[in-house]
Amino acid sequence: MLRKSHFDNVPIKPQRVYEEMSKAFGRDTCYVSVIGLSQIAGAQFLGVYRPRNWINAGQAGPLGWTLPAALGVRAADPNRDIVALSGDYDFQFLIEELAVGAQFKLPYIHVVVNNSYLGLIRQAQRGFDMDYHVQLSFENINAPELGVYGVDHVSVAEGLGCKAIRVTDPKDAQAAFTTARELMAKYSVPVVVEFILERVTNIAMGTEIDNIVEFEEILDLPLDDTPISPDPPRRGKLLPA
Ligand SMILES: Cc1ncc(C[n+]2csc(CCOP(=O)(O)OP(=O)(O)O)c2C)c(N)n1
Ligand SMILES: [Mg+2]
Repeated sequence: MLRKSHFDNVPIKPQRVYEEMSKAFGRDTCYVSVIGLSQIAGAQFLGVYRPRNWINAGQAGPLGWTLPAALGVRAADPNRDIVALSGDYDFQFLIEELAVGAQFKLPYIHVVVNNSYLGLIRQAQRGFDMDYHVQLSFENINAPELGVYGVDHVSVAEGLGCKAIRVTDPKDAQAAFTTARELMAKYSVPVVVEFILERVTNIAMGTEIDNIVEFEEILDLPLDDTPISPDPPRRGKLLPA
């Protein structure tokens, strides 16, 4: 079954980010990610076409792993297209490692999907009224343009010697990836592309492959509304509401 990804919402729905990533990055791209709604949704939506092109810490899920892992992949292979995918909290865990990327000239693209939440924990704990345990939101007095999204990742990344771009509207995604590639080629450092997401999105998951809870529409629509044209093409079934 195919999930809808072509949302125009601002703040951005994460499904749209993965659609834009699939559009921008080729079939040889190597993705690096660890854990969170970001990694779970990324695994569902991104096209991975070759062995060792989905570098993940599996069930261990140690937050913070994505950034040094991506640097490691780059150190091991100077030529591969590398795209890391982090939630805001995974990214903050070892954000200082960006300086290692600047120090040793280890360029890659780091997509940060910022919902200002421990999103996976929020989703797992919904129903227990414990929002304050899992949210990271605050008004940053130095970056009022961020609203309630708290940490100014662009400033921190630049402070650590890297380049960074913030995307707030999905129609700017492709231009941001193009600029990110140019910056990477010019400066040979990690380039962060941050997407400001809607704060609350529940991602499809379940205990068994035949027992998945869906929170958004399942598509039975023409293929041009799908994240990536499946190969061979197939259609999804429309579930009753
Ligand atoms: C070191 C460590 N501490 C805690 C956890 C538990 N944990 C798993 S996902 C998650 C929240 C991740 O938030 P974020 O990176 O922003 O991703 P999101 O789910 O919001 O996409 C937490 C706290 C963990 N996996 N590793
Ligand atoms: Mg988050």
